[in-house]
Amino acid sequence: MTPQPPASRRRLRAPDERDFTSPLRSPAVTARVGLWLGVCFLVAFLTGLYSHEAQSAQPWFAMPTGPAWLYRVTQGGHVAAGTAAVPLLLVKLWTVYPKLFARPPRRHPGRLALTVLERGSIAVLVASGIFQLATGLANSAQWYPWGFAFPATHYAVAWVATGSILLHVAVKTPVVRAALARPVEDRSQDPPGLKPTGAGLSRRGLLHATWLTAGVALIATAGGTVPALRRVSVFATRSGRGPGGIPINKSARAAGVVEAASSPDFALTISRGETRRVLTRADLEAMPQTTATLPIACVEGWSATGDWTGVRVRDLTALVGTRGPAAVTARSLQESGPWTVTELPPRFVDDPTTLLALRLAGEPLDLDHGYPCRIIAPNRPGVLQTKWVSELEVTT
Ligand SMILES: Nc1nc2c(c(=O)[nH]1)N[C@H]1C(S)=C(S)[C@@H](COP(=O)(O)O)O[C@H]1N2
Ligand SMILES: [Mo]
Repeated sequence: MTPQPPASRRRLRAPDERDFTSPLRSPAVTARVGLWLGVCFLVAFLTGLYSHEAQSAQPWFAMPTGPAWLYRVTQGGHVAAGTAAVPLLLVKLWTVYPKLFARPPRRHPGRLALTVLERGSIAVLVASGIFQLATGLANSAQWYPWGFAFPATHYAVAWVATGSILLHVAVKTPVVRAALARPVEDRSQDPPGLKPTGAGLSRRGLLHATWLTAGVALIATAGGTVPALRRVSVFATRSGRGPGGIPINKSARAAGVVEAASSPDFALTISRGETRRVLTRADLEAMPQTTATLPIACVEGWSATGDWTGVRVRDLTALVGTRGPAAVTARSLQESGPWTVTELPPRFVDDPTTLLALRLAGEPLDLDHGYPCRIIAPNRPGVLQTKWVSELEVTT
């Protein structure tokens, strides 16, 4: 044992950057992990923007109705990229956190100001990055241990995170370039004081372990969307179970609609200005039926395909004298909650696979899937596939 000085003489001091001597901390590792972390954040940002626009009543580009699986892929990709980013971010932070203990250049006001600015921007970068991954993961598990509105906050902080990443990339490009150009195990540029490379984990080993962990995180989530991965996807909270092979997001009981939705007095109202038609479920069943194979693709990342049968929404709007494409507002029996109303733009109403569905997989809809009738349309976020529909209003 090394003899220790008596406690009274041991000077307490803050750690210094040079106290951290692992040779695994190197720009060679940080740059490689950072590159993939950047790719994950870019994918999450772009797919997130798409999702935000797809949910908006006035998207800034014309939302396409096809391919029907597009939203399923972008949103599955969004959640998968965010999940894979978790181990990458942890490793990256581990490789750089000793820099927190670098002594600021107190005697040079100019350099000190720059250091404060740089650390401030990194604080924003790290905080917003962790915030996005933590809130996104919690949302995909439908866990809301906070008081703010998730979609608006996650969207706003996405811009902060992306801005600070761009700034960071701009500042670090020369270092990253140099680091990527040298072999991972090259130690010629190491600062003095790092331990020699020993029998432990090598830099290459750390990188391989990191890729493996990110890959496992990805596969453990992707089963929410990729059927072949279901059995190994322990993180996929909803996959493939439920009536008609489709998971249930919010049950009729949780939505408070059991009584109204199972009542024999249920009737659907279709309106256009003063014109109004009221149809029972039997009336709807007597109309021409269409079957469409379409996915429910939830913003939480899971998705599942069903064979939906019901009446084309454009046939229903024709009943109140609508000619040509028109926008429709669909309202649910559910009285409160964020997803009780949806706007169907004219392009979606006109699509022959946009249905007011009465059946799933040949069976009458389960009460939890939206009985007596629900909206199902191609390439729409799950949140807009309104269940327990009681009103269709033609708005143009
Ligand atoms: N009225 C109503 N419709 C709703 C919801 C809701 O909470 N209320 N949830 C939506 C969400 S978030 C999704 S992903 C789908 C899920 O449909 P499912 O439960 O039939 O799978 O329904 C959508 N329709
Ligand atoms: Mo959803």
